[in-house]
Amino acid sequence: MEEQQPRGIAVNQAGYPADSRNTAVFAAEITEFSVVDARTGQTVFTGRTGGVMEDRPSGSAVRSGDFSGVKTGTYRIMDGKGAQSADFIIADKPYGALQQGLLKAFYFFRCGQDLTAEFAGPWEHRACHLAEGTVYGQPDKKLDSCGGWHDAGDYGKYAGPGAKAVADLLLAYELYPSAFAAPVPLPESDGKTPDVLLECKVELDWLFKMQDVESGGVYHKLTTLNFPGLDVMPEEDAADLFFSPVSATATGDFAAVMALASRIYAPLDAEYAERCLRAAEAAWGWLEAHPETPGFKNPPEITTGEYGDDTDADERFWAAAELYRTTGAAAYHAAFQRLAGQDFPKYGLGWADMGGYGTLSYLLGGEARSDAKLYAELREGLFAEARLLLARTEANGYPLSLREEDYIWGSNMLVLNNAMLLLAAEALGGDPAFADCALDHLHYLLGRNALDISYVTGFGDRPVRHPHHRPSVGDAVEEPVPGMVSGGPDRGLHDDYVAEHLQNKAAALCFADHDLSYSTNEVTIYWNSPAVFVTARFNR
Ligand code: G3I
Ligand code: 9MR
Ligand code: ZN
Repeated sequence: MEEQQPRGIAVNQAGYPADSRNTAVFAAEITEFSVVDARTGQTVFTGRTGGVMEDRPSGSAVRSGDFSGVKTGTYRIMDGKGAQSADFIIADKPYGALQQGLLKAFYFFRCGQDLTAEFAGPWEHRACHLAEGTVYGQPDKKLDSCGGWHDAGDYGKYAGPGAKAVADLLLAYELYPSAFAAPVPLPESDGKTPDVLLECKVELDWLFKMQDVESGGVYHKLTTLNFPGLDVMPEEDAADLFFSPVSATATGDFAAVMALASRIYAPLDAEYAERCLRAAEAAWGWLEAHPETPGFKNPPEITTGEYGDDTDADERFWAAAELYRTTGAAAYHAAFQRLAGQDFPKYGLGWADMGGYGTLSYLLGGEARSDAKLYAELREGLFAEARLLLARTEANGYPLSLREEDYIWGSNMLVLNNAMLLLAAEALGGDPAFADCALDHLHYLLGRNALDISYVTGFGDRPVRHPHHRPSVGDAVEEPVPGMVSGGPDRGLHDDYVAEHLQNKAAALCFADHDLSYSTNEVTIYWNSPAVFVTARFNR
């Protein structure tokens, strides 16, 4: 791993919108700075940095410098004594290419079809995982398992995480449709259907295969028994595939995302919408028939990702909310009201805490169709959550809502989920400052952080280059597959590589751009999906 020292001036390497409050974060010794046109070398702005702030998560002292008002162009920031930031743009809509790249990543995650040079460029590869899968414990029961997206750096396909990813993309489209006007493009692009819906259909079509036709229950996951080696390309991963047993969490997530999809696809494809709704209702039927279900545990021979979760009340809550919003049926409303009385987080956005999706669905469904008291409670709770995130953001030197203890495996999902929650609060009539705070989270992801790194492959001048992503390791291409969000710092040091190299680092520095570090530098569909949501807000 080539070690790159932070440059002392951290910016969003993907750029800033022209009309927002734009700041960079400086090392504490820098008191004055200039913004320089990167092409002409001319200084267009000079400023002084603010007071010194301790940034607890990174254990560093920093200052903030405001350069709002600088017009569109390409710039760098300098302190006159040798420190120099990345070059960055200021534009009306700077994140168009980023959003397309983040969405295109889902195409690269596709399973079961050739990724052709026309769409995949040098990252082309042949179709993978075409075989039938065996239902665990029933050696004679073999089912079509083909399609969908790989979960992550591994090739497993997991129903719950897949549902979260689809939900984020569909919600992004529902809230910010104008951000999805341009084609990615994808092989299916037809100039009519927004590409985001074509891409989600890839995963939804696979999710149908995860539902047991008899009971309506949904298999938790479809994987090989063990993870393949790190350099194995998907089409070379020929080990047998197994459907793990049905779980309540997978079934709840499935019911919810299918009900959501039914609503979104209805104006474009009534037949598909009907099929989604029927699948959602069958899954709901399974949930009703199985009120008490233990959390999923990997069967003894299976060592791939577990995605264990003991609480299924939040998945049921989300399912009831979406089924109510889509059908208007009183029974789902009653179930939602009953589940709302149970004790689980109402503002989590997964992969395990799905309560936030239920809350959002209910609130976006409108006050008129709601129980007024519950509606007000959930809305006020959402605003309180957003205010808390805002206060935490203001307390950090690198503006971000994560505290030291929030730097867990996949901390960048928290970064982006928190931004989503702030934007949901904005959409429901909350303080406009919530949106500015969400943008701070995007700035962190793209380089305004203590490591001066962009956590999105292929974007920014110092992007992650060695993700724990099997195709990126196993292909002959030097650059990793682009548009993928890395997990980010995890102070738990959960893999051997970081345990050896990163002892005693501050939380926000517990990250290694090394392909062996699966606990800090893997990529997943459900870390990309909230990133699409957040960028879409700023591209609408
Ligand atoms: O929630 C607790 C928190 O309360 C506690 O303070 C903190 C301390 O470490 O831990 C938090 O739990 C963590 C949990 O993620 C939070 O989501 C666990 O420590 C951590 O081990 C767990 O990591 C998960 C990891 O699998 C291991 O199970 C990641 O979330 C999850 O994204 C990841 O998923 C893997 C799949 O299994 C396989 N495919 C790749 C994928 C990404 O790495
Ligand atoms: O590659 C695997 C990654 O996708 C998972 O997130 C991670 C945790 O379950 O495990 C990785 O596989 C590693 C395994 O757990 C331990 N031996 C090394 C494997 C990576 O090559
Ligand atoms: Zn595959």
